[in-house]
Amino acid sequence: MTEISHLKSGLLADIAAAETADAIEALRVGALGKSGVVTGLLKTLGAMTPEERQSKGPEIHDLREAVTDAIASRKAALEGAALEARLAAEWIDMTLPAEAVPQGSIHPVSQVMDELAEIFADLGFAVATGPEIEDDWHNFSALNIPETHPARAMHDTFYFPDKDGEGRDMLLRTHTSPVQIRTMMTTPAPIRIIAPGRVYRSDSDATHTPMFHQIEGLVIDKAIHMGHLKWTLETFLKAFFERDDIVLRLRPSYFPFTEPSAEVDVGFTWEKGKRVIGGHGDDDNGGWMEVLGSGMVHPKVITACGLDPAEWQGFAFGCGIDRLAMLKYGMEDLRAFFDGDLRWLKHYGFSALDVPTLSGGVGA
Ligand code: 2U9
Repeated sequence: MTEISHLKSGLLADIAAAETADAIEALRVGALGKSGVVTGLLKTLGAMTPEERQSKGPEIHDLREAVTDAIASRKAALEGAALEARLAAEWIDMTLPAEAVPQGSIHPVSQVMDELAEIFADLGFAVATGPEIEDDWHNFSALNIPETHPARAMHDTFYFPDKDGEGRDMLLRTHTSPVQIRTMMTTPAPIRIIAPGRVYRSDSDATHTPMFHQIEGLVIDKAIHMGHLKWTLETFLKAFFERDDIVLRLRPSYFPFTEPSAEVDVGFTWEKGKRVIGGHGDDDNGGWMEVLGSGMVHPKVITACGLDPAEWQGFAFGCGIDRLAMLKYGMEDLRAFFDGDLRWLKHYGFSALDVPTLSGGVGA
């Protein structure tokens, strides 16, 4: 047996016996790393005579190839075994009958939607729903969003390839506003509704998912003004965060469907390195966080729905439900909401019997 074939059988035996990724890596470095034994042999080729190189070269190259292949396949085998073990440990037999004791939990988004419905019901708002597949008139035109508005670009909106019977583009709704448009066109004023539900935008990172949940509110009545809007939002946020020291800051903004428009910040306080909603944002230990968009419904939107803006006015607001849930229950990454990971759901989920009520505290 040559020295090289001896070395080869030793290395291959060590690789086959390696039980961990770290052990494999140590063997790789020892053989193929910068100062590895195989690398050292390869370096000797340069100093050999052509005859020597012809006789030794193939054996050394064969050694390198055999060691490289053995490491790759042992690594793959170890990774495969680790995955198998994990899958076996987390395996669930969906065909088994349900256990007598309920194991499921209410998803935080469902919990927050229930909390919101409860809070707004107390203020006299009904829950309205509508289709998630919309046409561009209800999703955009009726809301004073012209053809040239960036929100209409393919970048944000998921369009369907075919138009509807009336030649309108079909799309996945980008907000729940079309629900309010449909309600205004079918229900006589005055109107007080919230529209919670799924919305879709072509966007994805730690704070954006292509599908997310929104709640919007709409009030249409006579002599409605910004004071009603501010009181409603303050009352809602106090009930939602279950604190009386909620301070709002309205900043002028722009939305095509409201005029004037305001973004609503809520004061937070730093507690143990975390932002906790409550307190005045301008305090030494505080700051402001944007939670809502809002405004007085644009007269063009009221007209588009067949009402006379001289007679009827209103306010509207909108915010992300997922974001509200993250703020209230302290989740960090939005993507976890939609992973379906049972460990996350168990950790953050709510008991099916824990129905939010105002008397019991909506998040209790
Ligand atoms: C009608 C008239 C007006 C709904 C409104 C906002 C302001 C708003 C965003 C907040 C964060 C959506 O989830 S988000 O990306 N929404 O800022 N929405 S006013 O206005 C309407 C809706 C319907 C008929």
